[in-house]
Amino acid sequence: MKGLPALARTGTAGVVVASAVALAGPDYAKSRHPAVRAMAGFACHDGELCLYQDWGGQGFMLVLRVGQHVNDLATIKCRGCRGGTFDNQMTSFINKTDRVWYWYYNARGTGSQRPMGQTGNQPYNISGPDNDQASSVYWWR
Ligand SMILES: [Ca+2]
Repeated sequence: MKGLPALARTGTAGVVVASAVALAGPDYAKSRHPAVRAMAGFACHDGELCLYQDWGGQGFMLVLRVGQHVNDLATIKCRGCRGGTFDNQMTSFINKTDRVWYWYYNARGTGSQRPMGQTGNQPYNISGPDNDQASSVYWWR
């Protein structure tokens, strides 16, 4: 994959952005926080890109919307993730935005990139060598 322009990497909404929460406790379904609600079962809402720690939309969840990005997933704290951050953790995602997103092996949009197309409600599972490799995330068209 080539051609992701710098604009998409740097964006204009430079402030991240990401809604990240440690998911715990039994009352998640009542939460006003979309990332917490997701624990109720794949509740990644329209307009959201949801990144998950584990297979099948499980584990820690990070929610992004178009205009947001994460230059370095190591800045996203994740209790229960190896190393304590969401860096090199993503194993599945749901993309319910109208864009294709890209994740990168390294921070700040460097290294190999992988697309994340729209998925509908079902999580896409990342298998093989790409599992647990994402270090930055950006939207594209
Ligand atoms: Ca993982």
